[in-house]
Amino acid sequence: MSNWDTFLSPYKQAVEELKVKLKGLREQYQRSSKHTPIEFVTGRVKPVTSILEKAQRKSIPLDRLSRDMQDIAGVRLVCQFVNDIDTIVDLIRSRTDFNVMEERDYIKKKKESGYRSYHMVIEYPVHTIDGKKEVLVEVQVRTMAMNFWATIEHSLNYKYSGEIPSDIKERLQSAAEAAFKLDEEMSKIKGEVREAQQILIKNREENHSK
Ligand code: 0O2
Repeated sequence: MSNWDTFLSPYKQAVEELKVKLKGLREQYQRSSKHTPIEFVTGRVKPVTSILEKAQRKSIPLDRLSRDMQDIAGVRLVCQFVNDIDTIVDLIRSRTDFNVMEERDYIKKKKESGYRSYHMVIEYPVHTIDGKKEVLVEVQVRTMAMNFWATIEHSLNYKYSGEIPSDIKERLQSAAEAAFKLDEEMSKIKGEVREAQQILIKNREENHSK
């Protein structure tokens, strides 16, 4: 690749635009005092070293990166409850400013590592000075518990260069189940949690108006 900055520029733009749009949705929910299915939004463009490592691992020729590597651009939506994931997925499917190309449900079918998340690959149009360019963006939707697990596992993978010792792997698998149980338990007491959140919001509003 002769110029990575030029190649990655539309991906950077796509991530920035999507973060603004998705954070905007969160704000709309908050303003309406409804429960927001989006707790926070993050985004990143894959570093060049990670692109090269993945291209080599998956035998992707560099001239096919834009079609065959779907997560060069990534945005992540993190929510409180498992059923918020369905709400977010429906919201994304209903958008007319991009197309959903693929969906991978790693919640119904978790990965061998224990990883859970809902992945969607979208085709997002970026308007550049040379015209419209469609880029693929991977959207990951997960709960805070799934995110906690994935963040820790990701850093261990980095520490052990992808070769996590088998005892730690097993402990991570059982930690993933514990995180999932926590999600199930929180869903069960959701009514109580939401009521508490409404009281907090109301108190905050009253204090502000004083
Ligand atoms: P980063 O730092 O987030 O960019 P593969 O990349 O081989 O796992 P595939 O089919 O290319 O698989 O894409 P998939 O399954 O959608 O996964 C891509 C991304 O999902 C990963 O990107 C991670 O962000 C996340 N992911 C998938 N599996 C796991 C897992 O077992 N543990 C954790 N912590 N995250 C996972 P990158 O490039 O690995 O990392």
